[in-house]
Amino acid sequence: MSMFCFQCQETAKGVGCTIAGVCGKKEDLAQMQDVLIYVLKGLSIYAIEARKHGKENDVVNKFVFDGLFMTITNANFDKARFVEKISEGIKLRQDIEVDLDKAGIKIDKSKLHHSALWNPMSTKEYELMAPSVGVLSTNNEDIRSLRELLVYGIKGMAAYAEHAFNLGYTDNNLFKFMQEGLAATTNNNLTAEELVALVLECGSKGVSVMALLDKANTSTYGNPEISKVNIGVKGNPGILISGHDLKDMEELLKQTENSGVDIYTHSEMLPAHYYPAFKKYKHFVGNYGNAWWKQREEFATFNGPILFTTNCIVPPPANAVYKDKIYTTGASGLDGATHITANAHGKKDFSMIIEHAKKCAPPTEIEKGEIIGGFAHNQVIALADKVVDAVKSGAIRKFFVMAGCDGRMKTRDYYTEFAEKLPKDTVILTAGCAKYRYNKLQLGDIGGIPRVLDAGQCNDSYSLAVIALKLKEVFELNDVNDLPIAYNIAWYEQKAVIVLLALLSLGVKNIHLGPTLPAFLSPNVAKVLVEKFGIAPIGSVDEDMKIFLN
Ligand code: SF4
Ligand code: SF3
Repeated sequence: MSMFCFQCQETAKGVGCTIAGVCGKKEDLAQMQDVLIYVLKGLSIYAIEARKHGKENDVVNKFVFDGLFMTITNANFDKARFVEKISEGIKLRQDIEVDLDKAGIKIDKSKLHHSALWNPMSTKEYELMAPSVGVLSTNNEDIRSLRELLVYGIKGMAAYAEHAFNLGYTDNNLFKFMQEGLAATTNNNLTAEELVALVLECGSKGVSVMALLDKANTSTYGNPEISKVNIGVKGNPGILISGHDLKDMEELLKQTENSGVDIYTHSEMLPAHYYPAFKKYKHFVGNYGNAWWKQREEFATFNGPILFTTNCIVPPPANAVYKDKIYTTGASGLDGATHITANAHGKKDFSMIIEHAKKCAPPTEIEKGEIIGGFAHNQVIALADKVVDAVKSGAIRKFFVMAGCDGRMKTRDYYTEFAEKLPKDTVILTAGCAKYRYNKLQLGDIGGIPRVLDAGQCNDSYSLAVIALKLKEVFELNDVNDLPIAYNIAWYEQKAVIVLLALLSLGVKNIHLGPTLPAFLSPNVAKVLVEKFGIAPIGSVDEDMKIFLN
């Protein structure tokens, strides 16, 4: 077997990608990602040692979350960047060792895991190391399952930590947990119970990291507010910005002001339109297209350049007309695309993309109209009286949290059908790119409250939890599960894993998860989740509807 990866929902045959990734990840890239994770584990072991002696290392903290983010599904397809990152990680670990040594602190190396001791002489050794450090290097399937579940949760945390960091918000406790979690996956003495406890702790850290990012986003750009977003096009050339990073969004808007180039959002960047700070830009004209997986067709008709700030990238086919129009930044990357890095002051220069856009035709219109969103916690709580009255009067029977990710699988039609078949006295609460399965349906409103309330990006699932907790308080309930809220969540990549673990840590039970359960859950681990939290797979729309409405 040349590679093994089962971290996302689309993994081959629902078991694992072994020849190449369904996502487009090739064997050699998969190997470098495995080696990078291994190096991050070794680096974390040293960072933990240094912390014991009062040495918090900001460079290492950033390096670890950035490295983790690079390995998220569809984030980075540039093998050279991984090779560089592995070398840098080993060097950082060696630097800590020298630093501790200088301070007279000796580490007992006989007790260290190999990941903290590995000193390759050349990059050639990275490839040789790969087969022995991947997912399958843990033989016991339950321990493997728990280790991977923990790593994927931490990857999700890393993504959100990076966005918060980019806006100047950090929390060393979160970095400490991420590193301790990574190190824990190298400890053969940990029992399954201890690993389960770490997975659950990861969930509560997930709540903290989403709260931190929420604070970063809303303090910097204001609270999202009800907004109508144009899905048609204007006559100027445009730049399409995708991914999740709002700092990049802001920079691009600033640098394109008065340039004659319009800015359009794609996929998970749509919620940028809900923030007051971005509304003031007249050239911020709309959202183009749908969820990430439709990008091959949509990028071709967009005509202008595309900036990826994070996942989800679909590697373009060799003959794609937009192939030379892709730019990446941050943790994202694509072999052959131009990568834009920040200068020493953290500034990014997007002038190359802007000049490129000026030479391109305006986008071709693929749809017309508007979609409505901006129902993050502050906005919904401002409408609380109206919402509570509607629940009390019976006008709203139930809320359905349908947050998460979208993806290519045909079975995801379930979510469109489910939204269509929901009774008219129910409201969908959504966040993440899952919304594209139903956010353009005409589902109407209940007394002025739209039947699809979009809180924002996947991390704004935090908003949905805040709303649920607020309703629990208003209705004076002891248990969040007594609210008229059902959870029918779609997942794809590792940010959905941290969102799920976060909801579990808040006590939410009976979440239905689809379109398939994660391949990385062993039967025993899945059993724990079912017994402890009532997690269930999706069934048919009609059967599930009955279960949810009873
Ligand atoms: Fe396969 Fe998903 Fe891993 Fe890509 S990220 S290799 S599709 S399991
Ligand atoms: Fe979507 Fe990739 Fe997960 Fe942020 S953009 S939700 S899949």
